[in-house]
Amino acid sequence: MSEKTILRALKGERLPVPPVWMMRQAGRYLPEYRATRAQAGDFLSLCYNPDLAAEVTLQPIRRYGFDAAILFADILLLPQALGLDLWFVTGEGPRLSTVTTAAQVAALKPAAAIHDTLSPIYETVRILARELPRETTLIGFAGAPWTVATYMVAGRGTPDQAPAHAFMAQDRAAFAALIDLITQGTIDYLSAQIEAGAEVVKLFDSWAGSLKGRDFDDFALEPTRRIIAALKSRHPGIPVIAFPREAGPRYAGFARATGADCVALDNSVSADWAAAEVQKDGCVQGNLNPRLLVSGGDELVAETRRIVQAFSQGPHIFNLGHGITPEADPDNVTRMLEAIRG
Ligand code: 1CP
Repeated sequence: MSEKTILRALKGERLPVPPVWMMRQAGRYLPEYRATRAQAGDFLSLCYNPDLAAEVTLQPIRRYGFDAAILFADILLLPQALGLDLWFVTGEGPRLSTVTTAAQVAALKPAAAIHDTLSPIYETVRILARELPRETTLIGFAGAPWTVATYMVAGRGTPDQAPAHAFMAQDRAAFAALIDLITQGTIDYLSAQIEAGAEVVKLFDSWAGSLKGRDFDDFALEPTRRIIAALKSRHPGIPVIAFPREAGPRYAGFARATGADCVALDNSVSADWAAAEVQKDGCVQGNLNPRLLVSGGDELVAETRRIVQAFSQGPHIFNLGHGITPEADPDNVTRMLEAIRG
């Protein structure tokens, strides 16, 4: 049995057909996901139920035969494990109790305490490591510290991350202490996922685009570098995918600066630019606009082929530029796969 395609691409191999998976591939666009979530009762109960979380992780693999499965969980479980309240408001999104002062940062739980809350997630990983088809790669994940901090400071998703920027401006040392705690917790969380059977881990820095200059260096690049260095020292050879979403020109050099094996690209960067400036340092992942899985048609097929072609001279994992949306048509995913695999 030859090595899994995703692991080969992550080592820098150029493959004739790129391996493929999709961000949010287990999600509300699939009727079988909606049924299992209803069975669980709510989103958080689904995350913390290892049998049902493993089931929804497997659903898109059964339906489409993606080359990777991503653990079903959420980046906001770590703040909960650090002591914040977390709940989801139907139709609106996540809500958390907030951290806006040095004293509140100091009152959070230590990183070592996270396993008390997160151990069901490791059980989900163990089930998946047993049940996935042998050719499918299991990806674990966490939020990158900046993105996680934006939710902890604001208590919810924000369009411009203004509350986190305000905390940073008002007390940079306290904000840096929060980033340090999340960084340590993320190392322990991802390490436990790897011990349970994750073969690759991904860091989602969904809001990296709002950090500029020195702030990008201190709060996107440096925490990512520290997490990757610690994981690779504990688990030699573990591949890491970094997703500094909307980093724009800062995508160039990001893999070299952080030690990431692969950089995931959002759909605001052109595939031709990224092939020249980012792929020269190793594997890239991306970057179809998820909107095309709603609209479909010839544009979906043409754009999918264009991305495959643009990245065909180097290592590439096909993916979306961001998560698939609930309005996407499941048949459009099949059309996308046919355009990739022929
Ligand atoms: O109603 C539902 O069923 C919940 C929708 C949902 C899902 C399917 C949420 C709530 N989280 C998830 C799962 C999830 N989240 C995964 C599972 C694996 C997969 O990809 O299939 C992953 C990797 C995430 C990561 C995540 N959660 C990110 C980073 C990636 C991204 O999309 O930018 C972020 C920012 C979150 C927070 C979050 N969780 C859920 C929502 C709606 C949000 C965004 C909130 C906001 O900013 O307003």
